[in-house]
Amino acid sequence: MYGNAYVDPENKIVNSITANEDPIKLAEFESRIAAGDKIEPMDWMPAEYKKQLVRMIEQHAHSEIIGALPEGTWITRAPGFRRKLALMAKVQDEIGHGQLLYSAAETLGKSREAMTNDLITGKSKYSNVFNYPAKTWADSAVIAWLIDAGAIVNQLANSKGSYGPYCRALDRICAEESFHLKYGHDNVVFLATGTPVQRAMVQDALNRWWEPIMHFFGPPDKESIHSATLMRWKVKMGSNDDMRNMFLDMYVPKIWDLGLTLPDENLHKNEETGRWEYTEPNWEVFKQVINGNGPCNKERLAVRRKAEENGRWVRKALAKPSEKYVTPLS
Ligand code: BYC
Repeated sequence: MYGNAYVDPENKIVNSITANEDPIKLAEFESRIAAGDKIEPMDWMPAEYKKQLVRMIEQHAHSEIIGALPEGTWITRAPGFRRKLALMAKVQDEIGHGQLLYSAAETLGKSREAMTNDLITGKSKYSNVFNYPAKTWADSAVIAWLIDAGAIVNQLANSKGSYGPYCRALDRICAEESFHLKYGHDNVVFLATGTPVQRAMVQDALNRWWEPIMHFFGPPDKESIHSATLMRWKVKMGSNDDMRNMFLDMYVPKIWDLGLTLPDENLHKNEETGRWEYTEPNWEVFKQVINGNGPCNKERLAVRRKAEENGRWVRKALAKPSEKYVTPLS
């Protein structure tokens, strides 16, 4: 199904990260992975497998929570009651996905408090795409269609991966995301086939979101740090470039069918290789954004920190229901 971008023929990478592991247990673990078994929380696993899973699942959970914010700003301004209801349901779903993923990460021993703390102090990453503003209603349509589409490409593949709790969470998430995608597509089609002003608005949103969407799948394979390990142990089931290519294959024709354009004159499918060719997005911008310097990073974390502060009394009350609490509303 996927390309072969990630191979470690002399086992150099895996030998260096598993040097301290019991070789017999490691061999058993790898033969289970090769056989397509699911690894469960109480099973033996190499320390690096656990560490990589915590990093990736936690980042994914944070992305769902922070990802609810740009679209969330449109709930009060959505055009019409039906769209407002649909957007509200979508945002609630995204928060629910965060909860599922935090639970999956907790099975590996990191507490939810520690994960939240790492998010609000800026130690943990979350997806680059959620550090941009949703300036118009068309931005929320593009997010719901194309970012959810990108997420499904990635998550559907990885739901066939090796770690049971993550795969089961992804199964559930993909089912819900496929509704989001339909909702987003409907919104984009409505605007693209609407008045000249609506059409210009959705074209403008697409122009602004295209580079972040290309970044969404991660750095090019040759620069990816973790892919070799994650693909060997079937946490990632396709490389970053494979996933990006699959997304382009599925969605560029649909975008062009609507008469919309993409801000890359070099974008085309090479029919001989079956791969899409494009101008490399600016990876320096990507690095800046994922390291805290995007247009909205500070604002997003400030909102999350405020929510954490406002909810402190609820957590205390749940832990010690008999005590009296001063709430922000009392
Ligand atoms: N954004 O070695 P690489 C949603 C980092 S939410 C930020 O290739 P890997 C939705 C990477 O972490 C769904 N950082 O990494 C929600 C690493 O840094 P560290 C979001 C990125 O892990 C609400 C460094 O770059 N999806 O759909 O092999 C509303 C080197 O990269 C990004 C997921 O979270 C990025 N885009 O591959 C609407 C999927 N890309 O950790 C929608 C789960 C890379 O060493 N995650 N970095 O400091 C994955 O599949 C993989 O982690 C990635 C990256 C493909 C993203």
